[in-house]
Amino acid sequence: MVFRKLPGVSASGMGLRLSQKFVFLLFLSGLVTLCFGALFFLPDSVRLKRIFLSKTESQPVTVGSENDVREHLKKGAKDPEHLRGITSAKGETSTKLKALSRKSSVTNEAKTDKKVAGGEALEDMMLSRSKTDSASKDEKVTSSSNQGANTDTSFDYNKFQKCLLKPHLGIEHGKPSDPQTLQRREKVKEMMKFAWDNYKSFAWGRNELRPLTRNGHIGNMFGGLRGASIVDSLDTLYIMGLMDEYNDAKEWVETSLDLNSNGEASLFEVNIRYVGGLLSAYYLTGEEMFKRKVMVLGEKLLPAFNTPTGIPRGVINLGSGTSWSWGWASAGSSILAEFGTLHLEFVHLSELSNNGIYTEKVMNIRKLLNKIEKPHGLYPNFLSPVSGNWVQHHVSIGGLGDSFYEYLIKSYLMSDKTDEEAKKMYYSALEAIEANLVQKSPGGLTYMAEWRGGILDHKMGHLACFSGGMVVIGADDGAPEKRQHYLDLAAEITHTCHESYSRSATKLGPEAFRFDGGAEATATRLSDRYYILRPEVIESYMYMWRLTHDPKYREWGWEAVEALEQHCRVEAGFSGIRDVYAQTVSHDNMQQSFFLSETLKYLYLLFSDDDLLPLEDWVFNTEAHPLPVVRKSCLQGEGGTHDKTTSE
Ligand code: DMJ
Repeated sequence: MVFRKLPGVSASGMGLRLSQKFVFLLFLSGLVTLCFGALFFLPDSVRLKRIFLSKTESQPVTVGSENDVREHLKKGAKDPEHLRGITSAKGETSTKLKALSRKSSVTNEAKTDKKVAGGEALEDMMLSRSKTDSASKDEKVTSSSNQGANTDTSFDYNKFQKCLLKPHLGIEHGKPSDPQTLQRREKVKEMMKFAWDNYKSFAWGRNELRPLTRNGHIGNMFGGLRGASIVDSLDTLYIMGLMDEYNDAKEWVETSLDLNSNGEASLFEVNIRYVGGLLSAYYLTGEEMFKRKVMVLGEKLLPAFNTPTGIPRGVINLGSGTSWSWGWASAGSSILAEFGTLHLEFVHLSELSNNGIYTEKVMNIRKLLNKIEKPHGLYPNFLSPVSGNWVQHHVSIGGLGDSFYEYLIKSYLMSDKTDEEAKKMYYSALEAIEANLVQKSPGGLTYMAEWRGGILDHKMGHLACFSGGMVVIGADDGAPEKRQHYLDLAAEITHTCHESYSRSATKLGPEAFRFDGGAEATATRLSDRYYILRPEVIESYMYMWRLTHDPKYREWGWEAVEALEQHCRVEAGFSGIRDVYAQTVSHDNMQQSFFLSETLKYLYLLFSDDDLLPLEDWVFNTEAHPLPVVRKSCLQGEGGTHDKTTSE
């Protein structure tokens, strides 16, 4: 025995010396600890784990969005440095994380895909069983919800329509008179049809299409909800007049969107895609079914707010209502762009149900944020839902922070410019951003850097490129002497984001670009070079076009269409690419649902007349789902502002 060979140690009892026994015991206890620790890494479904580890409110969750948090954990989630740039902004998890997670998710997804392929019939059976069950189950939830959050659903749709200033589809569905623009718009519509048809053929009912392998992707972002691409596409199909496709989508939502799922979902993602998508489908079409569905779903999100401060945690189990913070978020914190991107949808849930609870929940978040001390007037990205204090001083207009700022100005606009508090918070935040983050590069490009406790990181994420659009939609309502300044700032940021596209080989922009070490709007790290069909740069072109009518924005939009066609279109759909600087592209095999809801919708609007979804009446949520301006006095009174020149 190896212990016996240790020199200078006297033997005792059972042939082992005292120190040998000690070493042996130490080894044994280490082994036991290791085995127990390993339980934490088992999947939730393993029985042993369920016996030993019951879920508690504080158990950190390691489910992730497409950005899969597991990779994060592997890389050392405790290291705040590692968190930099991980969670993609607008609340969506991870930019870098997406890239990092790809490897592991390829393996996992390969497995899932195999399962899907092999078990296609089984899954279809399950889908069709839920198809028969789901409608009636939803009704049950609705009736139980009548005793809960959703008390009155007698929203007057006709009156709502009368309170709009203009017909929502314009005089002629926004058809542009100029033949070249019309031709470009037709091209975008063809892209949508192509993306949709392929999704329908190969991934129907799943969340996204994987266009290279021609199958569906489910992922773990939506807590078992399916059909993300369908719900995200409803309004795009409708405004493009793709009515057969819209009707297929509607029928699927009615018969097969099962809201009785029991998985762990990102509160943010479910809110912006499903709640936002169903709300806008209802407001555009008046189909009661969409309203019923969204009210059921809305109620399922409420338990996420049951925290000591009312700041929701990032992950919620849609079945049990238990919620957690993301496993990778520092010290169990909630993410600014996630809990700060609920306001628009929740206000509409209250409007439709005539139940103030949803508005109360988001106003409570607002109240806390308004009151809390802000370093240099800035809002850091991590906040504890328990203490209500900031957890780290990382500020970003890109990942982790972005859509919080967007929702401040949009809350003001959506309130028919009555929400003075949102207005004040937005312009003060913008002032702080300008004072601390806005920079000019040696080459004269304006950009928004990130801020880490006073130190600037001279990088801008693709996600931060939405800010050109945000600044321009708020230009008119700030101090009058600042109007031109805001227009200039918006134009400069949009120009910089366009540069990040035009400086690449593919004419598509990287996930993040830098302004240090001699770089000017280019990615310097391999891991930042990918493009996943994101909309933010095109989103800013659309708003800049609407508010300035400078033809260059339509030209830039067209450049993007050509690049998407050349590099992202594959035989069975559109795919992201791994390196925008490579002459020969490598595809990531994913047609993101936001490509259908945002990228193609913003392009279509860019080539349409301004009367298609006029900005006086509609505010787009962060997933580009249009939500109407709430005209309280009109809705509560006799109402009626519509000028009757409708196309409906
Ligand atoms: C979308 O889901 C939304 O725009 C979100 O706010 C951020 N990320 C994606 C698109 O890039």
